[in-house]
Amino acid sequence: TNHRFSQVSVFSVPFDRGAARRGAAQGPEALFRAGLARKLEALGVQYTAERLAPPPHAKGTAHDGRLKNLPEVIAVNEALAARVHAAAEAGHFPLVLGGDHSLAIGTLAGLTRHYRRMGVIWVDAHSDLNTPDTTPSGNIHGMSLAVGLGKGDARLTAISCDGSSISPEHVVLIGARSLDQGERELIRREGITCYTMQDIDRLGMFRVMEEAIRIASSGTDGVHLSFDIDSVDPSIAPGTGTPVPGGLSYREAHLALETLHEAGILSSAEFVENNPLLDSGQRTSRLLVGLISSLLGERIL
Ligand code: HAR
Ligand code: MN
Ligand code: MN
Ligand code: MN
Repeated sequence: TNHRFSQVSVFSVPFDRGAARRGAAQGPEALFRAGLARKLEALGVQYTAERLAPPPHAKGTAHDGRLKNLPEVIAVNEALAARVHAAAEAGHFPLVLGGDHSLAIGTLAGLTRHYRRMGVIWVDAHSDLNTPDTTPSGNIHGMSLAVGLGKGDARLTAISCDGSSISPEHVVLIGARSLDQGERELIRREGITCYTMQDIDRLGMFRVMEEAIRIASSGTDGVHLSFDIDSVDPSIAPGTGTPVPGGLSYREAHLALETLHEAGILSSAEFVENNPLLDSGQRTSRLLVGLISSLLGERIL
């Protein structure tokens, strides 16, 4: 996906306590069962694969309903940040497989320890811009982009302590169709670019991607793709915890990743919220293997 990386470092993260529903922890192994390794080999991608240990279950800690499972979320993201930073440092392309979207906290923290100015392309039905003050659920996967921007609970923003936070002008949301009021206000206040499903309907995915690539890559030294599978329409990606109707079509999703491959701007990526317990057979996992292949250079002709 980018010529300057000698290899891909795949990190499987079996973690779902940032979400309300269990099952995304089994997402990474479902991708390997659906043929991810074979696909990477067929594409000639040089890669290493590592599975992070699930964090120990924190017992006896006071439960905070606005930050559910906070100790586990901190533990897994600290470990992930260290691994992602080491991979970036070695000149590799980190590819994180989740797991729920709270993992973006650790991915972004690791990346901002290495890159000084990060662009972020966030493909999601949601914007994950809640803070403990605005969250309707207390689920931390709905807060991870806010944390990446330095907003929210100090114990989460501290994970990127020795790194910089990300500037809103280099963040692009794509596929949004379920935003909370506090998130809408934050998007407007911070000037974050948001291509909603309505924008994609009107402009077409190719135009949207051209704009997103320009915004995320101009004046930055690294660009991360955070891809939440609930961006895709639930009729073709049913295996996810918070499905929202009216999502990306099969071709829109592939085109987004094909365009990113061709642009060669990305320095890392993550694919999250794949929940095999909610899938119909291997439908969503197979779709994801195809999407990852498009990102890594599979072509039609
Ligand atoms: N915005 C809602 C909340 O904060 C729902 C978040 C849904 N979860 C995700 N994130 N899959 O993209 O709880
Ligand atoms: Mn998300
Ligand atoms: Mn570094
Ligand atoms: Mn989502």
